[in-house]
Amino acid sequence: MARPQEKQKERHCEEAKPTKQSSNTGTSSGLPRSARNDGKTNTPLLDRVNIPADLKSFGDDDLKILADELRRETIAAVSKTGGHLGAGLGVVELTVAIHSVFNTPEDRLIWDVGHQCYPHKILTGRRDRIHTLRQGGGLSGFTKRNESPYDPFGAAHSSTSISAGLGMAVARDLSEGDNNIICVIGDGAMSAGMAYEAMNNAGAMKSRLIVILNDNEMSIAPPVGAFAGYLSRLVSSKPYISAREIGKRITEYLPSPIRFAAKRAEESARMAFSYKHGEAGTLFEEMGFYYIGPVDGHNLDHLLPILRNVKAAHHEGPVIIHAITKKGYGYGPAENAADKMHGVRKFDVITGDQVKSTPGAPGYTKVFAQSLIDEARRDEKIIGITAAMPDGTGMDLFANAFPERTFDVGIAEQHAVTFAAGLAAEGFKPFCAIYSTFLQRAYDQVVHDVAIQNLPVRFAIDRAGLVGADGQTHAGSFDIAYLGCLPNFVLMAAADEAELVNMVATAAAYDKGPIAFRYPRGEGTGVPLPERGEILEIGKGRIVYSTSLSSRTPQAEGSQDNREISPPAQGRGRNDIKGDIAILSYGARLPEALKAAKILEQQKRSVTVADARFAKPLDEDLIRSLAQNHTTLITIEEGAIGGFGSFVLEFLSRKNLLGPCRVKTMHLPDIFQDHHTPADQYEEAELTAKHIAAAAT
Ligand SMILES: Cc1ncc(C[n+]2csc(CCOP(=O)(O)OP(=O)(O)O)c2C)c(N)n1
Repeated sequence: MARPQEKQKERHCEEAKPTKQSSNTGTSSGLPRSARNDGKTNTPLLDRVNIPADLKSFGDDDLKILADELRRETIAAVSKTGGHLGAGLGVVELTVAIHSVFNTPEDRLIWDVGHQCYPHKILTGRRDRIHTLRQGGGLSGFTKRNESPYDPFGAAHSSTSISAGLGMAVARDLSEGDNNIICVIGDGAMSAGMAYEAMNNAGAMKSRLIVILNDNEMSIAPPVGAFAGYLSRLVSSKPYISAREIGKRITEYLPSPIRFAAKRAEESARMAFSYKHGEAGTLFEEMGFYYIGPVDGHNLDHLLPILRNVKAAHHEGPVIIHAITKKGYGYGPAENAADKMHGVRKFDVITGDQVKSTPGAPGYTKVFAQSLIDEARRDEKIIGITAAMPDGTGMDLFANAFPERTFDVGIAEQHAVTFAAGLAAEGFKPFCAIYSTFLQRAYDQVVHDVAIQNLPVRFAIDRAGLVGADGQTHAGSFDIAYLGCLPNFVLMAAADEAELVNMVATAAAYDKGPIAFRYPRGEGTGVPLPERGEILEIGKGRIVYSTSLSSRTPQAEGSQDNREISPPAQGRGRNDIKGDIAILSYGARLPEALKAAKILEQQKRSVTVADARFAKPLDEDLIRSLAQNHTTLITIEEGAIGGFGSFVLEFLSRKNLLGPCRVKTMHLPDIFQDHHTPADQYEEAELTAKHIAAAAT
């Protein structure tokens, strides 16, 4: 990618690296003890912990053993459920230290993103349900307010913790409370605008706030950007504060909170802890934070006294503790994996080998990446942009082919969109590949910087619709509604992976304004892929199936019909097609619509199935003819209320077509749906073939 990654090289200097000796677990790069014997966890100390208050009776040495047990428990749990692993392993010691020193839940502990919170869940009364992580009806994979009082703020989208924490700190001050607020934020999450906005605000205030920067020199992929380089230089130019030094200086300068509060002691303490005393401060100090670090985030001998003193000090204003950790720490397979086993399927604890998925149709993400590469070979103006999700969006593949034309901007969706707008303003063809859920963060940029100026930014909206185990926070539910109301936009949804190829080609060719195409998570339907994408006519859908055009004879009631539905009747007098039921699908519910047609035909109903392709502009001729030539028109989409179905209804009402034809809109239910498998979620959402057929009756 275009951004040089100096960080990796710099960060690997010996001084900055957590050393094996500093490990509390004795498992720093090998397999965890459990994996060395029978794979069962032997956890005598952890067995004594139901809630964090139970840790108060533990000595420091016990806490070290507890951390070891907690790590093994986390590995054992995730090996059975899949989920986020590397991030949680990297914060085991931090989790133990925070919960043993502070008094949660009165003291508020906010995990940024929340994907690292499994060890926290185990210590906060949820150990008995940890095997249900991310399963239907089970624990969420993120922090969630209604799951536990120990989760004071829900998360899953990054970089919200400092803002939320500052809000809680101010609420405490206004109500004359005395509790602590602790935010744990990763170096990756620090690349987002929100984190800076919050620091800018917090640094100018007197509210007591503790921020722990969990710096593991990783985002999902290696982090990018100048701030990552800054942290590298900060860490590599100074060794960790040593245990001896902490002890010496704490006794010397911080005998009591009272003295610590005194001005001179505060200055001294600052000198004891701060990385660059007497010189220009760190960026954090310049922004009004009291900086402590860098500290080895896996060493409880270092973490515990620092946290105890920060708690006792009652320091006015925000404090930042810069902890250096290793993602995947203490589990060899994770430490050695390129992605540090960030997100995993079920795996074998001994080997770290993940359960292989059965090879099926190519995934949408890959099809998108490959199509974009093909287009970019023919068009040198095409640019690929990702916001810290190179692997998830397929931009890593694009980067392999076109490193100079690929930009990973960090967890910075807002910037990604306006950056794309700038490129488009200069005649380039930026493809902004962002998950539906994360594009929400960049809404004003989409409106103000792209749509109003009618700039031809291409939005590749991955993970559209329900996404399964990541649940509510990651569902791609709203993009049809939130983009569909914007003038100038063209909106497309791919019914299958071949259509996605066509839509990439269409977006590459379309230069009149912003254009977006959405596609779901996971594998395609297995249809053959075209050699080259067809440029679709803007605002035109297609009839995919019609009983009246099918060569089939109506079947006897109850007979089995195993014949395939006839191939698309594209372009053949599509406005004359008549029948009982018309199903107009927008996006990847099309196969369900076709199955529903089969069910309905068994009930002797004639059915027309159309693929709208476009939600904006609507194919008005198609909709008019479906409404006029059928008794029932059903729209279906993988999106929230207010989307495609609403647009169709608006059109029909505007044109006085809402008369003889009954119209039913099928969309996601008006709730935030919990995690489950995508298939189960769609069942719960009542958007499967049988539900479509039922809607027709
Ligand atoms: C707004 C937003 N964009 C993208 C993501 C996807 N995402 C989840 S975790 C992550 C990396 C976070 O890195 P860091 O904060 O360093 O935590 P680590 O996983 O390294 O512990 C990203 C990009 C997200 N959660 N939120």
